Amino acid sequence: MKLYFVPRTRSTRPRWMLEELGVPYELVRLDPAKGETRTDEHTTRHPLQHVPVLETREGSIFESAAIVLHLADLHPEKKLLGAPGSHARAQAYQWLFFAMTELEPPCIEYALHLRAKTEGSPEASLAKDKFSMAVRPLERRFSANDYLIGDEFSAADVVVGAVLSWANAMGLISEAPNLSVYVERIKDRPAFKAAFGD
Ligand SMILES: N[C@@H](CCC(=O)N[C@@H](CS)C(=O)NCC(=O)O)C(=O)O
Repeated sequence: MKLYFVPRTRSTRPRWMLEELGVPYELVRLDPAKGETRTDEHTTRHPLQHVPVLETREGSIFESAAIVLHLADLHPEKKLLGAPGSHARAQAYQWLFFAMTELEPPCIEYALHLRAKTEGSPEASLAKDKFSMAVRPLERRFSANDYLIGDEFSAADVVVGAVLSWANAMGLISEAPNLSVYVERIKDRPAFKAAFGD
């Protein structure tokens, strides 16, 4: 199994998952600055020339959240995802879609403002407000629970946790005390450290 990877990108999500699973994998580092994500070979793996891509014996797939779910499915014995049809599985779908459609877009928007040094603009404040609204259910969840689903770490924590740790690095969760504790909890995991270590 190969993971096409660029440090400090969304490819840390499947890498974190692989580390949590503790299964062997080959990490293929690509350097966008050298054009390595824009080769014909990589374009056949990912039509938008992005990472991550996971390559298995059966073929390759892209989209970080889909890869995380698939990895959990490949290793049911590790119990990082509920059984198909279970409520735990439904909750995992809920939080993964929530991370990708509600949490991540305002983060991306705010990150672009930071890069353009327009973080004081009304548009940047709007992105911040959208993010603050979206994290409310999570702030409530973590007032009584350590993880997203039940009492155990799961695949949902990988995707939601990765988005929240990014938001935290941009100063977006400073007013959400339970989220801050959650982010510290997940950053303390050896698998997180391995995935985000470079
Ligand atoms: N929705 C996709 C987004 C993938 C994406 O935008 N990846 C970025 C890095 S975070 C990328 O590969 N950008 C092009 C590059 O680095 O050359 C996912 O979650 O996998």
